[in-house]
Amino acid sequence: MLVTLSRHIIDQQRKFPQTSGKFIELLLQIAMAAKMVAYEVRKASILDVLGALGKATPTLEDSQKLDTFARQTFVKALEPSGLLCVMWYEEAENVIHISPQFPTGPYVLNFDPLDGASNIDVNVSVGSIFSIHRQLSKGEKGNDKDCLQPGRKQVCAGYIIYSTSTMLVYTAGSGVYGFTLHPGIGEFILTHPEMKFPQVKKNRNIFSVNVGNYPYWEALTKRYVDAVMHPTAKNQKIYKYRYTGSLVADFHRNLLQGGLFLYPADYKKDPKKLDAKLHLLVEASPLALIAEQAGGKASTGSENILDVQPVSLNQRTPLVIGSKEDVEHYENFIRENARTLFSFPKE
Ligand code: P6P
Repeated sequence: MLVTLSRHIIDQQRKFPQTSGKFIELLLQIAMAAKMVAYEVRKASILDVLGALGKATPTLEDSQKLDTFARQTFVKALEPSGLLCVMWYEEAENVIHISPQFPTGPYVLNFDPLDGASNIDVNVSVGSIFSIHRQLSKGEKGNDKDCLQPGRKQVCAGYIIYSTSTMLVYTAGSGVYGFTLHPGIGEFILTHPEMKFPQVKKNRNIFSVNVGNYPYWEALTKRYVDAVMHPTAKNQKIYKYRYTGSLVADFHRNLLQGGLFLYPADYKKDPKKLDAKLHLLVEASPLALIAEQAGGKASTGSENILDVQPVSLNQRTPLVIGSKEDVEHYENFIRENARTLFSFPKE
């Protein structure tokens, strides 16, 4: 029997009648926005292809337009829902308050409308990422503190990947569910119930990192990547290397095939200051909840992402995420090598 997203939501509300899971109704609005973004992304791709053939005049500015289109589409779809008290999206200076003409509700939405948008002009998959919390503040109008909650407090998190097919993947704390958009009927169909990282194979799990950043990494990160890319010890695991530069695409592939995605802090922007690239609220936290619900793990390298208390909206974090065994292998390697690398020679 084809289970549509709407059917699934009804089933989930029946399964958990005691929870006030009204937030799950937000998924329907997110799904509607996703269908509209998917259509525009596909159109932009063909425009870009035509551009490459010199037949149209798309520019990089088009993918930025697409970023804006995606952001406006999600806001228009979700603001009137009557379920939100405040929203925030990546790079916004401040939180977005609900317009006075709409009712408000007890939930908070943080989202990245189009992650990896610059990949559109090379036809690489891109994604949208969302994170839903309960309101903490009193009164109808939410505020920054409502958005700045640790990942473990999320009531729902998920992403949409715009690729050969459009998929919506989410968790509400009771497993991870994947829906594929049926282009013929325009419905998201449940195709991946109870998604889990596959049991870790001895070898050939996937390893994703941008080795172009090697010159800017800390010594410990270099030592770890050297060990992974040039296994010597007999029990050192051999990985298959894949990296697309699009977080949702890299994460989704590793969720299906098993493996590790790494975006460590680096000195790229400033040789004197270690900096991270990925956003805690709208990249690391939502994917961390999905990873944990799928039997995996997400870490800063030393702390579980879900336990990090955000202090600013655009806060960035190092991210190590994927199969639990692979993440813990990284954490153990860094802990053990930190002792030797930074231990001073015995007197
Ligand atoms: P780099 C896209 O801009 C993004 O935020 C993530 O989707 C992706 O994982 C990362 O940046 C890629 O960064 O430095 O490897 O191009």
